[in-house]
Amino acid sequence: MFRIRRIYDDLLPANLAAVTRVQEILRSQFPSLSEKDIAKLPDQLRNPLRYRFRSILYVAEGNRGQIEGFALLLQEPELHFAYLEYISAAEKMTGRGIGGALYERLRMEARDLGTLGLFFECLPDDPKLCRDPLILRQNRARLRFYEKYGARPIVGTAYETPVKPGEDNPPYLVLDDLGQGISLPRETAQQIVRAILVRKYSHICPKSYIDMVVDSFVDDPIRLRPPRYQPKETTAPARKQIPPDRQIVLVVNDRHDIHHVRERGYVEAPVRIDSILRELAKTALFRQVPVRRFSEKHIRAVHADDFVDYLKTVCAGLGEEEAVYPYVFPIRNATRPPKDRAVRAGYYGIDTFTPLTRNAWPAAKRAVDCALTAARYLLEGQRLAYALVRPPGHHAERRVFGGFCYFGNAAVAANHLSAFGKVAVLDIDYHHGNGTQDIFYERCDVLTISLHGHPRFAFPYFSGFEEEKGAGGGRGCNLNLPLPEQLDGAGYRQALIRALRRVIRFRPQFLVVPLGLDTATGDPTGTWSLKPEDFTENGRLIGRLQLPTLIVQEGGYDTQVLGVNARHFFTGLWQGMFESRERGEQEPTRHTPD
Ligand code: Q9C
Ligand code: ZN
Repeated sequence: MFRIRRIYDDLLPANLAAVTRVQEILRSQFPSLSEKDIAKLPDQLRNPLRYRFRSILYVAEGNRGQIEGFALLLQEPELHFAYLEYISAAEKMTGRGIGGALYERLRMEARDLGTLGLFFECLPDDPKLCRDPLILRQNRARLRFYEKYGARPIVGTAYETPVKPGEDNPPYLVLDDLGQGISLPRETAQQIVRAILVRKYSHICPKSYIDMVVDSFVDDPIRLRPPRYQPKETTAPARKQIPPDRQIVLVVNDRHDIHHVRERGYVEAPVRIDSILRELAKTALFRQVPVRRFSEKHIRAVHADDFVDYLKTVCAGLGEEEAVYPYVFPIRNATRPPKDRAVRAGYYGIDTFTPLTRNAWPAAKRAVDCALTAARYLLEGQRLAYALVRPPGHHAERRVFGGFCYFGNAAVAANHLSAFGKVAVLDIDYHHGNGTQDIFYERCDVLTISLHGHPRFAFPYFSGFEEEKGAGGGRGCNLNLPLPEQLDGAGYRQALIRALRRVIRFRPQFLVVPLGLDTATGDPTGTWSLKPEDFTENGRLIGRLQLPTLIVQEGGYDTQVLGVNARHFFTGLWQGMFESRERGEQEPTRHTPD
């Protein structure tokens, strides 16, 4: 089996390997291509604005990541057409449906991009133009294949005039209108043909040839050849279903419910997960995957050993019904940790409501595994992954638990990703992400941003102020946006846009979003009034960054609306990431990491 995956750049190891392999295939299957043209492929992907055409690369990938075929689609953003430059199975990989799967994906892409149609060259199936009977047979098979999609040669033009006089086998220009039933005016067709010829042939043919071919487009609208292989015209509309690489990978903590604090008012309850899952199931956006196990090393990379050891031993030593709550806080003498385990809770805890229990450890460990599993999918080229976890994590500092949190799920994942490129963490929980801030405070390879209720009235009360900007090498890489007690969606959006501008300026390779839905109207821990539509819009704005994005669940406690708001957020996020903007609307300025 193989899967079709879009390659956005050559920055991830998995993508670099794919691009390199595509270059190898180009070299072997298209011997007339110059080394210079092959070498510029990575730059075409990274810096689309440098070229008149935007390059879109798809690969067919086998189980072990081996490339079995690829296609390179060019999008012309001004004339609104797509041009299929290459589609090829790797050596000895033909006849396995790879070409068909790639082609269907390209049609979908071309349609999503709002193009008039997909143009490409195809060798002729007319014996007058192709003398070799063997090649003629191949050409016929190819044109028959494309005809199934309604793609047929444009007729009544001089396009098939050989560039070198007398040459055999000159290609047709084929048009697939993607089932849209568009009839193409002569003038538009002429502009498109000129753009194609200039790109393809300007190095081997004179301007007079291009002018001659362009002028030969006289029919208005242009005409396609009547179907030759199908009994009647069967125009397959571009398939409308979400392909796997555009799905949001969903990793749910399958052991979250062992962590159930029955204390009155403890709103961080198992039902939160059910509320969210029930609503996500109404969309087709998600693909749930199993949780992978990771070693404790990942946790110890961001949390102090003594802190991790303490949680582990205390939790393991408690009975099923027991709980340890911090009750004294030895803040005046941090060098003398109290001996007694229960007393020591106040040495590592920041509040009096987050308990240590027997199951807190295994549940929290599993939540970290979920965040890491989701992060791994980003490293494998997935664009969106969601760790739906509890307990939450963003209040857990390097050596502190509290605020319902034990380990910094998002921080562990962000740290893991940071080995592969810069990471921006954008915390949109109602409460300050003090844990993530603390963990990365002296680092500038991970930017931490938090939008939250001002600490003068909101938990955690002692951090989240504007003047906390990072320290040492991390100075300038922490941004707090404390916000007023009363805030609606529009007010929130203003701050979010500021945060997004900071992210863009940072040019990260990954985005991690600790997602709190406690910003919603009626949340028992918050004071704001965001509505479902606000979550859609916030998601859309974040998606438009078009960065590989890991979302990690944090707060949100009104289980009546929790799921609805999650569904709205992810719908917007998906649209922002994958839906092309209205024509005329500006592409975002793309910054590629150095
Ligand atoms: N019974 C997160 O959203 N509020 N934590 C005080 C006291 C605590 C929020 C409740 C808010 C903690 C992950
Ligand atoms: Zn919160």
